[in-house]
Amino acid sequence: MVCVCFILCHSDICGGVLTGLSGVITSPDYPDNYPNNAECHWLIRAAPHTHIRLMFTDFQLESQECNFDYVAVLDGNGIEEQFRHYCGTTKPPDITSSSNELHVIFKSDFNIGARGFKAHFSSGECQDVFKAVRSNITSPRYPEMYPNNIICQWNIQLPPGFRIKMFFRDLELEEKNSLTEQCDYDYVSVYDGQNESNKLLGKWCGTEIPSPVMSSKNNLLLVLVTDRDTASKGFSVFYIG
Ligand SMILES: [Ca+2]
Ligand SMILES: [Ca+2]
Repeated sequence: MVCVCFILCHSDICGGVLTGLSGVITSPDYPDNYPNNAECHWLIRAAPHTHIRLMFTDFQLESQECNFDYVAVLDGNGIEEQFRHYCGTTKPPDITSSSNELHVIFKSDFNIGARGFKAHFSSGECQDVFKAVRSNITSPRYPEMYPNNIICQWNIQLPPGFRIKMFFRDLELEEKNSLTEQCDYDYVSVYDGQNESNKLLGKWCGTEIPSPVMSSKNNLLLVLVTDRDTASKGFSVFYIG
């Protein structure tokens, strides 16, 4: 790539090909303001026949008119309608790819920056959306050791009127931090709705099987977060609507 610079040249490295089960994407210099004239292309690639979920957790771009700075998300199958531009402070919705590839593009123009964005993705066995009235969910590679450094999300979305009861059949995660007595390393958590802004119903680690949890409505979110070392067998849960 040839870069022509007149006054200041930004050598920010951004973009790339991401193939992990989960990961994070941020604008250059995040959480400081992104540079002008930035252009980043990420290609997220999951295992064949699996999908990718992309969730923005922070989003602050220049203006509500997307012809200045924007984030664009292109589904891997190239369907034109799936190519959306996002800007300003309107956080993009959670996006699930229709194929095993998702392109994310960030562009800024010649002036006026902002904090930028942070998004995380999960793919393959690290994410799913369940619409069946009952099913099992297990951590990636269960009953083998789960990977380090992952954030996985599983959504259960049943028709209105349903509530969801979830039972833990097995739980083996890294133990609590002995200093804080909290699940600071690896944990599984459950939210009463579609995303983490909903009420937290529980957060667990170690090997003590939690009591069943019950949603108040027809959606439940199960999240697994692991840190950089020490893994274990993971979990197996069963839910019924
Ligand atoms: Ca700008
Ligand atoms: Ca760990």
